[in-house]
Amino acid sequence: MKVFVLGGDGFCGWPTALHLSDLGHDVTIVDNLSRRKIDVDLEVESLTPIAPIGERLKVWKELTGNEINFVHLDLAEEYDRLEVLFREQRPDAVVHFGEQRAAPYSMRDSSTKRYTVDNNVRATHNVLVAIATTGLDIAMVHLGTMGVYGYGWSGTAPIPEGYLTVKVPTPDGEIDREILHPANPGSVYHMTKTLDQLLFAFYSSNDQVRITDLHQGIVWGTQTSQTALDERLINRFDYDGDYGTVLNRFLMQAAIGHPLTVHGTGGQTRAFIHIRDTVRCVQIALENPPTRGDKPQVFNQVTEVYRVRELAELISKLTGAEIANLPNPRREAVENELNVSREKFLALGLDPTKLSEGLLEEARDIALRYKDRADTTKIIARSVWRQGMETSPDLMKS
Ligand code: NAD
Ligand code: USQ
Repeated sequence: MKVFVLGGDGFCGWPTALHLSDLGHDVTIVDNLSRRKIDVDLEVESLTPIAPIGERLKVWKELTGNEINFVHLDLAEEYDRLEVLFREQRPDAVVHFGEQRAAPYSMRDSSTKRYTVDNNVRATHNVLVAIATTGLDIAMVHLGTMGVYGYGWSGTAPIPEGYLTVKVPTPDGEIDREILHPANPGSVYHMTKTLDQLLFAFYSSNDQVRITDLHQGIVWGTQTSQTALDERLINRFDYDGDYGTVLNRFLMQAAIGHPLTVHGTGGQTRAFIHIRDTVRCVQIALENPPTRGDKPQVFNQVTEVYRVRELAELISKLTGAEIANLPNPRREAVENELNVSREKFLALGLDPTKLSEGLLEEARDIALRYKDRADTTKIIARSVWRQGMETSPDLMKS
């Protein structure tokens, strides 16, 4: 299959591109390298030393004989080039990772809020317009988020895979209707993913674009079997207050002897998935596209559910790290329950990687190996959801 991996230089996109190439697919990465530029602006680097994209691709070819093409293109800004690329290359499928993905970054200030909306909505819309305009039957797999559902809207009821059946009162009695689960985003970033859903609904209905939206939980870990082949293929490991996600941050913090930065009581319950399962899920989604004319197909891409404080306690037990309860910079429920339906991937053969299966140690080893690259001034999350939330204990001053 000819597959374009949009955002294929990023944390999820890079290992996915290698996984698909390893399976024999003809892979092209399309990326504007904006994620690397944001690191420069934030004066922070991935804990792992990531090679330039040209070197990554050269090493992959040397080791496997497989060629991955690279196109430097801004999905949000360069529509005409994107359309020409589709017409000339005629991909069978695109996997769309190419968005600004950090909630704290999206809430930093007016410019990052506007950038996140402009970049993400325009990128997704441009991809859809290019598919519809060329008339090519390109199946689109998009990386969405569990955060579109929000946390707590339906209490403890299981979160369905995308759609909810509701009873609509009419003068002749109630009728059943299937609707998209109500959107309840908790950040500007998450809001862009809810807007993406409306774009998908429209283009699948109007232009019969075949779309799969993967509502993914928080990804943890770093390596897949392909990225582990050579240090120059290593995946990125974000640990900073904007881009680092909670479990990887805790593992890194434990490795350098920093207290684990639990926001508030740590009662927030979230869904998780290991990067090895991310790449498998994308493969499964590509192999099982919807039929032309179907509504967008939604899969919940999660394997486990944990409370933040449970993760902190687990890592503290494993490593002896202290736990610090910091004022929460976000506007989110102090405690929430989370019950997620995830039958579709299991039915299609996903064998989930569990936190208990030794991969915590693997991620911890990576964090230990590169701990000297850590800039401890970048650990505390400083992006606040509302003015006046900055009040902080001593740790916030580090
Ligand atoms: P990332 O920031 O590491 O990668 C995104 C890539 O897209 C980067 O290489 C960036 O340069 C590129 N990009 C961004 N805007 C672009 C544009 N306009 N044109 C071309 N390229 C562009 O993020 P990630 O962690 O790999 O996440 C990938 C996708 O998966 C995102 O859409 C994110 O919302 C989703 N997701 C991630 C997680 C997670 O925990 N990392 C969880 C759920 C969903
Ligand atoms: N948290 C802490 N301490 C930290 C970091 C985070 O307690 O040091 C808490 C946060 O307050 C939040 C939870 O952990 O309650 C998750 O935060 P996160 O930064 O790990 O994840 P989030 O902001 O939700 O975003 C990440 C990815 C995003 C993806 C999302 C999936 O960056 O791209 O969409 O996970 S989900 O959470 O399911 O919406």
